[in-house]
Amino acid sequence: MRTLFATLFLFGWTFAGAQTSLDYTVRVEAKAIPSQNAIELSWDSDANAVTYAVARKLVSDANWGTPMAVFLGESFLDTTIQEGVVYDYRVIKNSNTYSGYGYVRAAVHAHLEHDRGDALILVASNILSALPNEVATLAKDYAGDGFRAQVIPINPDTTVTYVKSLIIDAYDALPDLAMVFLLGHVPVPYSGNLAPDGHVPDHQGAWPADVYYADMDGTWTDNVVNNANANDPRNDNVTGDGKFDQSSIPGNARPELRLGRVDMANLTHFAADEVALTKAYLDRTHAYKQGAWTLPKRGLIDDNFGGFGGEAFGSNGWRNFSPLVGKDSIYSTDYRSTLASEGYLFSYGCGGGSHESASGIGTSTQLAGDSLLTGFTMLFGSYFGDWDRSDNFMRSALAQGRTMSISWAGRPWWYYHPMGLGASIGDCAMLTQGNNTTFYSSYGGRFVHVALLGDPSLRMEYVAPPTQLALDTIDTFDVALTWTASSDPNLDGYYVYRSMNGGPWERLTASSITSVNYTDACVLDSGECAYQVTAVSLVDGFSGSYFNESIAAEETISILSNKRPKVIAFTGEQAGFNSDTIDYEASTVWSDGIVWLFPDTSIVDVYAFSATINETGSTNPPYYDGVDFQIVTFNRCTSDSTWFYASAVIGGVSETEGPSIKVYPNPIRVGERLMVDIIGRVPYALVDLQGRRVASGVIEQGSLALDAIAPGQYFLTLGDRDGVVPIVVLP
Ligand SMILES: [Ca+2]
Ligand SMILES: [Ca+2]
Ligand SMILES: [Ca+2]
Ligand SMILES: [Ca+2]
Repeated sequence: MRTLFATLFLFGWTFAGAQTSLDYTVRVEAKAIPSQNAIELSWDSDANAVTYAVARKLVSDANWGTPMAVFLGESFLDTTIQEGVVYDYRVIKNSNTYSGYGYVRAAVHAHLEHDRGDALILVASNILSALPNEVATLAKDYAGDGFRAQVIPINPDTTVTYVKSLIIDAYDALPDLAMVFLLGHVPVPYSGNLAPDGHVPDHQGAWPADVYYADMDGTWTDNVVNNANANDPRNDNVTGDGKFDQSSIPGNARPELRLGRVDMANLTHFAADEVALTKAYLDRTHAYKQGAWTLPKRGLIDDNFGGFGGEAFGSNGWRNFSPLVGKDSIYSTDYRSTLASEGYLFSYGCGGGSHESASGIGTSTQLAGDSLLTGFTMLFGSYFGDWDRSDNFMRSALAQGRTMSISWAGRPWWYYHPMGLGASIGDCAMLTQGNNTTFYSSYGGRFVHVALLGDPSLRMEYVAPPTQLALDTIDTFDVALTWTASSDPNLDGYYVYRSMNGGPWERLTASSITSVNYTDACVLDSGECAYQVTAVSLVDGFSGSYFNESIAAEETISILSNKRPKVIAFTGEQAGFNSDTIDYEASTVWSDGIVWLFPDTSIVDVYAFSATINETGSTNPPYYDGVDFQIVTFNRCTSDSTWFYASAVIGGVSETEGPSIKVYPNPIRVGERLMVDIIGRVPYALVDLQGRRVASGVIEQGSLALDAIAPGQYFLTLGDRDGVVPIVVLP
């Protein structure tokens, strides 16, 4: 591997054909064509190209399989897609002397999952105590983005193994830990005996390895490497020093979590201190997530290395930016002088480096005075990929201007293309860290130094959110939501979500609604009821199309009581000794009415009544010899039916009991299980209103699947019991 010197010609490096980094790239973009249910890929032409090979895979697949097409051309129409399904495409260019690579993640009308899982925000305690409001805002933005986020303070003087144990504990305890954000100088793991910038032996040894915190299954050891030849003692790695041995990610060779870090400690060239730089970062990323500012969708490349024998570091700009901003919106120009006055959402710069500089780009001292108009950047050169050092060049770039994330992109190649379809920068970091052969990695695939500096939740673009969400209970059973409209000019509408008692978010709106209010009818269960409203906009860009959702407005309301109707008391007493009359009475809660259903089909619809005993025992209540009957209570939202039992004896005493059987939920939705409070195996039959038997069998363990039952009204009979339970199946 070559060392990354700036002035290559001094050392006699020459490359046949003098290819540029663009030669090793296919600038691919994708267009959604919903009218043809198709995705059209197109790319830049290269006069030296002999063939282009187009391959496709599902995002979850590791392998590409046989290419869909191999030909010489500049576009490809894929008419074999399914709407909503997300695909990765690869286009490999072959010429007689070199190959180029291009990738795009594309779909027609992709829907993103609102529930993004659990997230930990590990905050250095000095930052948390200085910026409690900013950290609270950060956590709120995470929640609004669909994460269940926890803020955990970390003492910067604790050990990396302790911090890792906190993450492992959360990974084991939480349902879906997906992301970790390290904010501040949280202890920095070091690992390996590597020099990905080629500077051996002076820069070979342990490098900062935050991926240690993102790997949940590998074994990290500290008993093999013994190398103290590096110039900086930070890079020395000997046995038992707390720096790990692994140069590549152990275990399954990939991280399980999306992880990024923002660490503004020890940037001495800046006038502002660590807290002020961190505050500025949190303020600008919060405003970006709220849609309060953006930058022109274009990419800048400042490539001071060129083709570099095929390593083509600059291709990380050309290749990645094409599906994000379009192949024709990427410009080769000077990094600092351009970005000082012109905005580029994405940028790439590389050149021979030192800890505080990259040739042709600038120095840490210069960056400390800059305010560059770029959001997501990559920089590459010697030394500064080892970022945990005072005045490091990458951290200096992150600390200024509009910059929100940075990666050391060249060894290995990075993959940002999923951002074009709504993925987070953390998704891209996790993909790159675990990548070896799925996407062409060049040198350094799966090395432990691969790291994201920045908030890992950041996405390429945000819809302006709705604001001032307000909740009110109306008409006893309903929750009314109102909000202030999003200011987004491309708004399609809103989605409304609900979560009960911290459970998963359930989307209540099947498609987006355009009104600024919504009524959640029939909120029956008690507890903490949270609502989120997101603004939705269909992004139709250079990676096909997807529905982009804003950070949500969120409010919570306490539902104090369960509003399901039920019988709370029932009596059936003989009017007096030897009386032939029985007085029935039931009282209910949350009920608008009552129906008594007797086995002979007689019906009573009042709460209290008296009936004369019919000694023949067959036509009217109460029955001489005892009877099972039901009381159905209902409100406008739902009903409840409960079995009771009563008997009376002329010349004896009355007795009542109940409930004897409970069947719920009722109404029930297709696919739900009907719960029957009954012990043992009991035969059942379900008949429709015409008396046709639609299902029968044996109820096991008190529940019955109704998957195959069409919506409608039915009657359930149980064993040899008299009577039936009306069941309503909803779609
Ligand atoms: Ca040393
Ligand atoms: Ca060690
Ligand atoms: Ca792993
Ligand atoms: Ca330059």
